[in-house]
Amino acid sequence: TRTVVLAGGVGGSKFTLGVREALGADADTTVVVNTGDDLWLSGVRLQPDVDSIVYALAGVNDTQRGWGRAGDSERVNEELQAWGAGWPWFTLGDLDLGTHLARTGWLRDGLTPTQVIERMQRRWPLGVRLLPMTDSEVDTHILLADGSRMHFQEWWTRHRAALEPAAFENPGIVDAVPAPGVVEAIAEADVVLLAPSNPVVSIGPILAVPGVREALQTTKANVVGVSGIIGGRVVRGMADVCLTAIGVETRADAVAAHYGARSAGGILDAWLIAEEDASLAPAVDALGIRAVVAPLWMTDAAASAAIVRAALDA
Ligand code: GDP
Ligand code: FO1
Ligand code: CA
Repeated sequence: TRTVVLAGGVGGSKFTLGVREALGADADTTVVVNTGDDLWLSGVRLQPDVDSIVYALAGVNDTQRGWGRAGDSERVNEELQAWGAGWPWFTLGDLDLGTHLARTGWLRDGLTPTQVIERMQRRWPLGVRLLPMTDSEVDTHILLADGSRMHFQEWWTRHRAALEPAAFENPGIVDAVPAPGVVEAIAEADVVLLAPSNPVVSIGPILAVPGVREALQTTKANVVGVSGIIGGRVVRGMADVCLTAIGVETRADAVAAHYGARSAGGILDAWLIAEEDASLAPAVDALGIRAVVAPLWMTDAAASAAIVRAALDA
């Protein structure tokens, strides 16, 4: 089975662990990851969602915090803070900085982000093929009600999404192209899975890369999404603030409506909703999207794998 997964960071990596567990590390699996979270800080390029997936699949991630390396230290970060460099609210771990330095060096040598990520997978075979959504820099900016704007990471980590966003923007994305292999993988897939990642700032940027939405609409594969909303609540993080800002209620059926049925110009054939949301199944079906009720808690790789199997059955 040729499988394509669209994924963000923490939710994306938990789901991808399940995909690898369910299909095996030798399966033909391509993971297209959001790069809308990326940023330049202290002269290095960060790709938080890429690194979340790489670290998780390599088994070196910090599962408590949800970002960075397990057992990392912060010596360099303390020195950066003493210089007043970087952001005082944003921690660059020592081991994590090794990744950022390697990546930035390779980018300066002329490698594309796709090639950099490929090189990362030489050190750590991940059991999936990891591709960025695009090689262009399309970092997310938050437009606030007062007309000011800031980088997504400042809004998310410094303000904890407490400032009301008027809009999410990815400057330059209309001119971006999908990374090599992304459209081809979707076109040739047997199934496309949307991880239960943040619909606005993780899946949203992937769909906004010109050509990706069209590829999803025209592929012969079934496109199956998994709800990140369980019982009307985001399991983790601040996706509810993002959804509210774009006028979508924090409910599994509302997110399904936001993605839309493929038969009606959207991107979904089927949508997995949690047992807690079983009563929403008719509303999802009414959209022209097949609702499948399943346990959606990704407590470990086995639980995530069970979700993946339910998605494949759909
Ligand atoms: P980020 O990039 O690190 O913010 O992570 P993602 O965008 O990939 O995923 C974040 C989303 O994952 C959250 O908004 C949650 O709704 C969802 N999520 C986290 N844990 C679970 C889980 O156990 N089950 C489900 N269904 N969704 C989850
Ligand atoms: N999130 C935080 O809340 N505080 C941090 O200091 C922080 C540092 C950090 C460093 C590297 C990295 O790849 C991710 C990091 N994150 C941090 C997570 C990140 O800001 C967001 O959670 C994601 O981008 C949202 O998907
Ligand atoms: Ca993210």
